[in-house]
Amino acid sequence: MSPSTPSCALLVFGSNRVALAAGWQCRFAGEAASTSIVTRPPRAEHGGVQMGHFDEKAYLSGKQLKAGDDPYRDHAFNLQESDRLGSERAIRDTRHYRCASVTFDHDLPPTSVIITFHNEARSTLLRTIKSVLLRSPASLIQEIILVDDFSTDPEDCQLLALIPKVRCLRNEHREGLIRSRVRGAGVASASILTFLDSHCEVNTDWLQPMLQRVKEDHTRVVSPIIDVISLDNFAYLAASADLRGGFDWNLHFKWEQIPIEQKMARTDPTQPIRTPVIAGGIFVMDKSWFNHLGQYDTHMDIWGGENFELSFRVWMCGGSLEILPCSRVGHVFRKRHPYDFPEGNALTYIKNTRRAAEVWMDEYKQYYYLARPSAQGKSFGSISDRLALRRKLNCNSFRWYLENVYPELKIPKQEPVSSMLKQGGLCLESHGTESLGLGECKGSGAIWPQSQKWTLAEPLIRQQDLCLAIAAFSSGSKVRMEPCNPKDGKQKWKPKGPALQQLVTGLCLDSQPPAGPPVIAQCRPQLASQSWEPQLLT
Ligand code: LR7
Ligand code: MN
Repeated sequence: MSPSTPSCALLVFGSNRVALAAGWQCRFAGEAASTSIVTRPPRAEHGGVQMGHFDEKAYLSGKQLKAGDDPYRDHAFNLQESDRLGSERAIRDTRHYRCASVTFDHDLPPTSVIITFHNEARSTLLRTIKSVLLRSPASLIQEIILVDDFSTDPEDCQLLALIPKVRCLRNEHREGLIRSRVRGAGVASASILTFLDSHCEVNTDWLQPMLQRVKEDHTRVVSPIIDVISLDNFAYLAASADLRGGFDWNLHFKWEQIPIEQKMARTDPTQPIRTPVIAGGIFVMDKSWFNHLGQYDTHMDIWGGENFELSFRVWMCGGSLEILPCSRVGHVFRKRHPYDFPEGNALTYIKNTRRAAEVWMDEYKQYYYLARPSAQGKSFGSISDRLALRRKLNCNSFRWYLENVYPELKIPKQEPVSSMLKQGGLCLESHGTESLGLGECKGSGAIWPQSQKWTLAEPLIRQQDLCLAIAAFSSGSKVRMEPCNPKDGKQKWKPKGPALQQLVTGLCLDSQPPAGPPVIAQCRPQLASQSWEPQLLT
């Protein structure tokens, strides 16, 4: 990812935290198209909403920040600010002005809105629900299904069910958002499903563009442009209309610019934008299509990866994914997860993305493992039911997806292969994290010790996250292991006959007989001490 590419990678590993990567601000930079019209108070717009026996005041005051408490502690956003806002605040209409004149069928189908949550703040959850009721034509909202994913207080959900059209399901165990959504979809009575996160605010006429597209073709899965609600002051900020969903081989979601040719061809700013993947939380999908395609992979836990699995499946099995610029929904983007992961954040993400890669990425999964070496060997459960689903649906290959949907995803240049680097009967091996030497070859068949297993991914020679590097740019310099950095000249190598040549110095890896420690010396590939016979692993 180049530094200038707008992106919104959602998580950073190692810290057990989710973070918006640097550059996420680009999402709303340069957004000049939207008007500055402020939506009138929604009540006036739609004549108010029936709240039934729901007592809003009691609901909100039942849980409030205590004086002196950190307002960010429980939800990773400023709760004090959210509580202060009220449930019906006006927000800016961030659409392109031409969206206001787009027309829709009079007989659009109604939808079931599904919102899963785990310990969501009452004020954000209520604002999500009320924005849906206030900014959607009443006839299009069949129901709002809340799935309480075993939050601490069952009343967070139960009390909301007093609002007409709102239903509440509560999980008896923590299930995670994937199984919770499947449960919600299972009881939905409308023919179209609309998924929302529990801290959103939908904008003017957000729903009609999405229902229209799905009504015209039930295999389309559509999402809005996702505006940003500031986690600090809850300002509603317009996101750029020139972005789509993409990813890197490590299966990190990112926002990226629409390819330039497509951008040039867009004469009408209200047109849909094809997207290789969706962010995951906010989308509309025909219910029978959702069921036909196998809902979700319910062996995925808590959070993460399900958006790739769904996106690959939709495209590869006959559907399409779109972002509709005339539909806008605000979402509170956070820098960390405010909830716990029973199995740990990193392991859960790896399990979920491994399942997506193993089922859908065919031979390209090797690039996922190359980008995320720590995923190797981690358990991910059985995928036989998902492989059977893929066969039954007769889906296209991942190669087809790359060629037809995401040709911009660059395939790493060199096919990476793992091998031994053998010299006579000895093998190049790493000692601890830094030094190197030659040792007796310890492998047999496909089983080799990690210390003797090398991946030749030009220009790097790597072992997990460490790479072969010279200590200095001069003859006789020692060779050691350093954290991989493909831009570091000290780490660049290429094969030269049986020898391995250091690209910057032009010198070759030499074991200084007998048996190291290895240095770089003038290339003489005919020397036994410079001959590294790669022995491939199967
Ligand atoms: O155990 C859990 N159970 C839940 O019900 C954990 C979470 N949840 C709920 C949670 O309360 C929220 O409503 O699931 C929803 C998503 O969780 P967030 O808000 O913590 O996730 P996110 O906004 O960081 O994550 C994005 O990626 C996720 C990957 O699994 C999901 O697909 C989210 O729905 C998705 N959110 C969006 O796409 C909104 C736009 C953000 C972007 C980009
Ligand atoms: Mn969210």
